[in-house]
Amino acid sequence: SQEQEQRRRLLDVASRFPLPSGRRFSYGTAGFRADGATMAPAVCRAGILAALRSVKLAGAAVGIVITASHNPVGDNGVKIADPDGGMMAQHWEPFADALANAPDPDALLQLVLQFVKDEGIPWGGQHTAQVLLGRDTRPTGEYLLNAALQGINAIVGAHAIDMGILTTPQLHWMVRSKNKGIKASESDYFTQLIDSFRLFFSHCPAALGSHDGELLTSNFIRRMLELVPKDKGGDELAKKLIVDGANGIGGVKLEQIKAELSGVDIIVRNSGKEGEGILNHMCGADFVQKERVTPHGFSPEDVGVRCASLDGDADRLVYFHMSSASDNKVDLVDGDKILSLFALFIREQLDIINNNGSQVNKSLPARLGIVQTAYANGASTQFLKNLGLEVVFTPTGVKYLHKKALEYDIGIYFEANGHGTVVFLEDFLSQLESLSNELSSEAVNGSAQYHAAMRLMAASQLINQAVGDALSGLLLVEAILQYKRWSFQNWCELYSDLPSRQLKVKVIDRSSIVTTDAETKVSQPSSLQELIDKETANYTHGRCFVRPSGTEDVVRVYAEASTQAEADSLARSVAHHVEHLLG
Ligand code: G16
Repeated sequence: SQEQEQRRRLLDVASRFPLPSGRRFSYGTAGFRADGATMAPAVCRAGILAALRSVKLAGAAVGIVITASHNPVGDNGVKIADPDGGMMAQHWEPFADALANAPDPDALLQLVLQFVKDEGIPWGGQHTAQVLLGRDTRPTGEYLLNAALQGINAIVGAHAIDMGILTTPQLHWMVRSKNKGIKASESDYFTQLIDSFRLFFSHCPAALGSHDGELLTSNFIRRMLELVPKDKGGDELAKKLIVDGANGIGGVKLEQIKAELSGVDIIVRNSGKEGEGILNHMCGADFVQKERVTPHGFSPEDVGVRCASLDGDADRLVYFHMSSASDNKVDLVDGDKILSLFALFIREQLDIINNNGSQVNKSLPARLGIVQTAYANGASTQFLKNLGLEVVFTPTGVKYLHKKALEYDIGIYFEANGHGTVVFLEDFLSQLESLSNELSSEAVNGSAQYHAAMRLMAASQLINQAVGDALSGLLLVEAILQYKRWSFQNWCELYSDLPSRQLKVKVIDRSSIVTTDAETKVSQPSSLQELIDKETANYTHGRCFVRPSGTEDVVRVYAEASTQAEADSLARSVAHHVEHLLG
């Protein structure tokens, strides 16, 4: 019978990928991650899991990406995307853990049988499932993709579709699109980026033949601009942009579309081509954000040019500027500042739509929410709050931020590491669309209100609604900078970051640290928080927290203070306590 066939297949696949004794996997911040050569059992089981998830959701497409993102080239991992393109629902994570750690085929079968019963998943009958797969450029990628395929095929009725070598956000976008009945190939993804980028520009003052910035500048934003230092010359409206592709997949994809992006001249370094360098090694968004130095492949000739850096699977984005030819230090624009730019832009468009005193008396009420984590620089949070914006905090991990952002009409979320996006509620988007339609027919030559609505529409199509996406984020940044006629310097000086330091500490068992209050406080071991508080009290503007990483076997320490030396010293002394207590 089909029931027997199902059992047979599960026992069979589990015996093909046995779990080495003593090996434990844990579903962390972004799925399973470890040395790529050891990942096959976990990846195969993630295949089983993804197929079951699709069966549970009546055959909706689910996604699997084989990647270890910003981690070293030898690592690999697996992330699972839900039908809406977001991360897999968190209440399935304990099952993901249990499945990955099932010690033998029988134990695995029993786990699955119990789980399908508890979750009411159709079993052994007529059902379908589809799983889209993608992988990044890691050498273990193909091998692990094969393990995932075998896991998927172990579920009767499941259909796997290999979408090829992709950025993580591309795969998330494809899953979301497929379930919405929208065309979901890579070329559809590119078309959406290119078309919405063009649409945005066609509603900018320059394209409209108006060089009167004031025309589209609301009172609110005029007040804001007074806070922004005047441009220092530099690269105002410069089209040249150098992108560090981390020797990963993002640079490859950018090369494919850059010729069609008029308005910006993109040069890709660390593009992943043979001989250019190693994935994420001395390059990429994580390296630039943590080390604050230029990535490999940049030279003094690049001083003053606007630069951006992607991570290995192109779901993170930061910007930077080389400050001088004499050292390799950079002025960094991290996720917090990208978030601030997006928030300013969106707030400005809403303001133009709602308060510009236009004859066209139409409004668009919107709840705008900002989501950050404890890693957000304190200066960014203060800046956003000063704008009167609602700022909320979640633990680290896009899965938490994204969910929170969906509570608003427009939710903007970013981690300081450059991982984030803007999500628009469907209801809000249909209101925006009908408003744009009304305005386009009523206004003579298009009112300021109409163009603001169209820019917002274009932004909603440009920015990936499924997950943080470095390519779509980069294009939205470029569009907004050009629209605002802002140089890198204008952007960088929106506010000054408080000096900060991040350290990693190796401990015996990182899970012995338990945190609370969006990771800002340690609840266990209980003495640790007291020690952190005591150290922090010694510094002006001191702030410090520790948390176990969900992607590496370390405890992370973050400290902020009014000088770099103080931030360093606070981080060091707290790291010392962590080592002492848990090392
Ligand atoms: C993943 C998550 C991010 C998180 C990062 C670091 O990023 O998607 O949300 O900020 O890990 O997590 P942790 O501090 O727990 O190691 P990526 O780019 O590696 O997928």
